[in-house]
Amino acid sequence: MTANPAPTWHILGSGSMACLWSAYLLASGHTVRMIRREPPPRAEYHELVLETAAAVREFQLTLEARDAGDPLTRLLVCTKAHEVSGALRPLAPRIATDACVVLLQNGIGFQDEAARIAPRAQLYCALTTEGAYLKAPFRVRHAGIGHTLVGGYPAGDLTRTGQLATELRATGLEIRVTTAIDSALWRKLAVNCAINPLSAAHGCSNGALLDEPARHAEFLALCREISAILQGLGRNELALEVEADATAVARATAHNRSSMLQDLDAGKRTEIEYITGFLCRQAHLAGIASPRNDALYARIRALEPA
Ligand code: KPL
Repeated sequence: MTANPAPTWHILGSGSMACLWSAYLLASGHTVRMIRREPPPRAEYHELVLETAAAVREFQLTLEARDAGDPLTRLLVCTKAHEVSGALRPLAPRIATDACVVLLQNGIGFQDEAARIAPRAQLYCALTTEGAYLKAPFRVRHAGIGHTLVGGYPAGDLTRTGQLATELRATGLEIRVTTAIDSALWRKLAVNCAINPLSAAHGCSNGALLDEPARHAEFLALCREISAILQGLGRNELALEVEADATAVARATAHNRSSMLQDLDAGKRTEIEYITGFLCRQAHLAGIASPRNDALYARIRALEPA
């Protein structure tokens, strides 16, 4: 990574996380260009509004076509998990050698696809607990202050990850670094497997998985199955913590509707393939029974738009 004080960040996606990071990077003096699937005729601008508890700030965001031509040196991928490969592939010729490509999604499976598409880039995964939602297109509300964990993928080079973290910390957002992103991804996967499909199947908030006795019993049985799968896959330490982790997250996000439920409500495809789907495939390959997860996977696929 060069010592450019404010390099250009390209942002892939236009949802709440894409707008949140664009706004914070712009506020910290970076040039930001949002890459659009529908190519604008030439680079154009869009007003971007960031609402926080303290202020409402406006920025000029540059929109850019996928084939704009300039090399990409820093790319933050904020699409849904199932969109990562399709969004990255057309950009592959523009991704510079040693570019930082940061993947900010739920789930596992697309990271290896991204590594194949951009083999010369430095790939990172980021897991965030920042809470944000779009009040309207390009108007984002930063609703909950959290932190973002960043690690090199597949293995962490601490020096380079540290440089990236320092650059991202200029935004004022809390950035933490890990050399073990794989464990963090699996921990988040286990929590998402316990909360997302069940809340989506019941159409309920995360907290409602704990409140109502029948749903809570289902939640606990699901946690036990996820735990048994993780144990069968040799992830013993994580296996022991599934129920406590998922319960703590469901409690902390009690009023949230999970991203999977929000996707279904919006008539969109969900990330089930890279959450429960990934876990079930690993279980099947290892010969581990996963009937509850299999059933939830089938249920969510049936609820998705054709
Ligand atoms: O990550 C989430 C999601 O909805 O995708 C949780 C942690 C379950 C919060 O809603």
